Amino acid sequence: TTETFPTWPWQHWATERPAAVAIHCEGQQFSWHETAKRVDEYAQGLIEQGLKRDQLVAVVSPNSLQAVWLLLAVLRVGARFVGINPRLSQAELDAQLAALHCDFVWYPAKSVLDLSGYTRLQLLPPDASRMVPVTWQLHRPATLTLTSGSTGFPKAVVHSAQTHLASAEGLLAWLPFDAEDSWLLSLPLFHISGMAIIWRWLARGARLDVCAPERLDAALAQVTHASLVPTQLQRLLDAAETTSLALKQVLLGGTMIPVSLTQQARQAGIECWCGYGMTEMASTVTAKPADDSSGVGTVLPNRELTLVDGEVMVKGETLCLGYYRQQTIFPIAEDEWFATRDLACWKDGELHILGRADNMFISGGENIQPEDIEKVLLQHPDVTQAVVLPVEDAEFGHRPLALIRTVGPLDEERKQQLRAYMAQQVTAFRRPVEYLAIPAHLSGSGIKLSRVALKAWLESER
Ligand code: 4YB
Repeated sequence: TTETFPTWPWQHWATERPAAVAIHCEGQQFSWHETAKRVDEYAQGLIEQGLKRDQLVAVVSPNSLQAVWLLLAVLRVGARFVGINPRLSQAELDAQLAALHCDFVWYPAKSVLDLSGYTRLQLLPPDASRMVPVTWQLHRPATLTLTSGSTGFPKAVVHSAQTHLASAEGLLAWLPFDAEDSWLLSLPLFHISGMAIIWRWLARGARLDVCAPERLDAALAQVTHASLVPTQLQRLLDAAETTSLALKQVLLGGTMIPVSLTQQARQAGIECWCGYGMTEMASTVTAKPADDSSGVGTVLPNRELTLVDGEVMVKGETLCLGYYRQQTIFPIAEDEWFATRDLACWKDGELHILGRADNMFISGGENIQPEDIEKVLLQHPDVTQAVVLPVEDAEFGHRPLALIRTVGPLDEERKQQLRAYMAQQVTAFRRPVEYLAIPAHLSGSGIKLSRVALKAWLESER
């Protein structure tokens, strides 16, 4: 499937459909011809600043047009791109950049971070026009994507154009996305869900819409496709007049997707797809059009999936080249199967995710899977986010505590209602012993809540 590109995808589309719009960003438009020309110019500009093939460029920025140009230009040079969350603390950022041994960084002019210890690249046209002396190579390491997992310190997952395109092609074999369509860059480039949007756009030669994160709601009105995490879709449905949206498909993923959410979206005229995926597999692995079941569908083309003792194991053409550590790419597994730590089962022909093995704890001799309890909490109309964590208990060893976000304030009356609701829904040992509001500063990068950070906060509070 991925041998269809004999050259850089933007070059391919510049030849095939030079005048078609490739990028749309807040009133500005670029055709494929202009896009290919700019990428070549910026790439030459980067070479003049000393960037060489196989070097690593960290882009510490929210989504922007510049970040997209940088990604494409870095690839064009044969160098490697790593996106970094600009909302990391200075200490986290320093630790990340040091661990990655980045050769260059780029950040927006208005960045408040101190990156003075690093060599800053500029996005500039070249002094003189020359050919960039690197050819298109599908298997060359192209991007690093950080993924935190459950242990805290992120792993840097290496993908090539080949693994990204295999991921894109497999998803698009099922999810209709044509050259006339536009996919909004609605999730961060530093997360695999944002990076995957780029490769679907390149695979189809469609249109990419780019906007600043704070203007997402307005931008959603002008596109046919978007990728969202459930809380983003919830916000959209609560806030926007959805009847005027041109949205054809919304791809959901990253965390448990409440059935009530996709039903509400359908009533508002938005068709959803449910996906299950991970950074190591270049995003989506299983998918389906949303229906009345909480499953995540079946395995997409170019991937393989099997359950071993209830744990999801994956491999295939979309599997990453490995993890990047000590300036070396370490293969992910001996036998090519990646053990996800996700627990799942097959029911009625589709995969159901039960939760992460690392999250499970024992209470009075009973296994508790926090996600089971979270699922029930999220079915309550007032609960928009829920994370259940174990707290130590003299009698039971551990008991569940719920950190939640609610539509109104979490006062005593609402807690009382929740206790009554949970008493009807789950057995006694699964009922949270306490309900606390998720502190605003721990809402994460907008992708998902960090259990590690929430746990640390909880321990500091108690
Ligand atoms: C899930 C889960 C699910 C992941 N139920 N747990 O393009 C996409 O596929 C996309 C579209 C919209 C939003 C997100 C995406 C993603 O890529 C998500 C990929 C992702 O979250 N990668 S990750 O490395 O950050 O985390 C992977 C883990 O996330 C998995 O191992 C699961 O534990 C969890 N997860 N989808 C329940 N539908």
